Amino acid sequence: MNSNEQNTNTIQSLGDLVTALSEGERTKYDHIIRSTNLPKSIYQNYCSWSSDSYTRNCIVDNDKFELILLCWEEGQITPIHDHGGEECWVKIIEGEFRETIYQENEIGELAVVKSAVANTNDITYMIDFMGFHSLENLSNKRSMSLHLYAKPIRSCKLFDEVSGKFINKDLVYNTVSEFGTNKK
Ligand code: CSS
Ligand code: FE2
Repeated sequence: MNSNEQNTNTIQSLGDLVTALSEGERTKYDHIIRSTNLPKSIYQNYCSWSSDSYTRNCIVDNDKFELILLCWEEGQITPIHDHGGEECWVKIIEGEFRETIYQENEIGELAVVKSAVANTNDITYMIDFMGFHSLENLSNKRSMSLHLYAKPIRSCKLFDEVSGKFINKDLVYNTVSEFGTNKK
């Protein structure tokens, strides 16, 4: 791709991204997220951090999609989880992550089917038929990832290491932007 094409194809502001997602069909979302290249400074408006867990910061949430910024301290990791039947794109904004994908075998045990490292600007995709995954911040610094879910994910299944079973978990935000949320 030459630089002219890149300019025409690239979504460079949050307003343009929200417009593209609001007006576009879901089938266009993969192209839209791959065409997005927002200045890093934008994310400074939405980030927050916690030593307890990675944080979920809502940028935009409506009936059609959810755009959230996850902020990770060094070493923070998600439980193994599904995506509540929705599509999930993750774009790494800053840092290095390991994504591990699992599937259940015939007797209900989880087996790793893929483990890969994702770096800044990489995009990963998940949907429930691919299995479950976990994400871990491998970087020795704070890191950020941008998540697009369509539709929004209100609850998901996550693997409880103590009981060795999946449990249903309602998902919450640590912060909500000026765009607000539809979440009850
Ligand atoms: N699904 C997790 C992040 S990894 S895609 C969450 O939304 O908290
Ligand atoms: Fe996930």
